[in-house]
Amino acid sequence: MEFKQRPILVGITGGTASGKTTVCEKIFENLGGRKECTLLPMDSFYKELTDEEMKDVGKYNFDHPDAMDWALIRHTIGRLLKNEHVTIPNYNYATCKRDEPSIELKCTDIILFEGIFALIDEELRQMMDFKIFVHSDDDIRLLRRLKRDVIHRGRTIEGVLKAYNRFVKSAYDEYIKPTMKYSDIIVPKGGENQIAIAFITENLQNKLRDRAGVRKQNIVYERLPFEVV
Ligand code: UZR
Ligand code: MG
Repeated sequence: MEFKQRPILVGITGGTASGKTTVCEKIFENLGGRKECTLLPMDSFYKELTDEEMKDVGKYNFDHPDAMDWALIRHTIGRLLKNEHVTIPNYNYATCKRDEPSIELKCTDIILFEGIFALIDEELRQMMDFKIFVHSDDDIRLLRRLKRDVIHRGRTIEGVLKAYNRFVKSAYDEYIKPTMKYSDIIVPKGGENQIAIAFITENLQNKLRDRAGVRKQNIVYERLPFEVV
C-alpha cells in the first residue's frame, strides 16, 4: 500500500474584511488550484439559526466563537488530515441555514483553513503547520465590509453599521486580535500584498518539495557570497 503523508494545514485569520479570503485565493491560484490545494472557509461552519433566532436576526451575534459549529470543524479537519475527502455545509447568508446539496471537498496536500476564529482553538492550532494573520487597518476593513455586505449580501448601510458597533468591533479586540500572537507571519495590507503572498506560496512549495524529498539540503557556499570582515 502506498504511504501518503498527511496534508499541510495552514490557518489564516484576521479581522472581518481584512483580505483573508483574497490572500487564500491568491495562494490557491499560485499553487496551481484544486489539484494541490483545498480551500476550507470557516464561514461554511456557521451554525444554522432557529426560526426564533431568525425573527430578530439583528440581535444574533455572529461574531462570537459560539456561532461556529466547532464539532463539525474538528471532525472535518480531522478527516482531511487523514487524507479523506469531506463534505462541508453550503451556508446561506440570507437564510442563515445550510442549503442542499452540501459542498464536496477533495483532500489535497495543502489545506487552507480561513476565518475570523481560525487560530482561536488550541487543539486546532497544534495541528497547523503554518499560521498566518492578515492585517488591514480598521477603517479600511469597515469600508470594505460595508461595500461587501451592501452589494453582495443584501444588507442596508444602517444594518451593517449597527452590527459593526454592536458586535464586530468588540469581537476583533476581544477574540481575533489576541490570536495574532499565535501566528508565524503577519501580512499587512491584506490581499494587495503580492510580496507576502509570493513568500507564503514559496514556503508552501518548499514544504511540499521537502516532503517529496527532492529539495536540496542546505546550500553550502564554497565561497561566501559576501566578504567577511
Ligand atoms: P469574514 N456573517 C454575517 O453577516 N451573516 C451570517 O449569516 C454569518 C456571518 C458575518 C459575521 C462576521 N458577522 O463578522 C463575518 N456579522 O461574517 C465573518 N454580523 O466573515 O471573515 O469574511 O468577514
Ligand atoms: Mg472572507
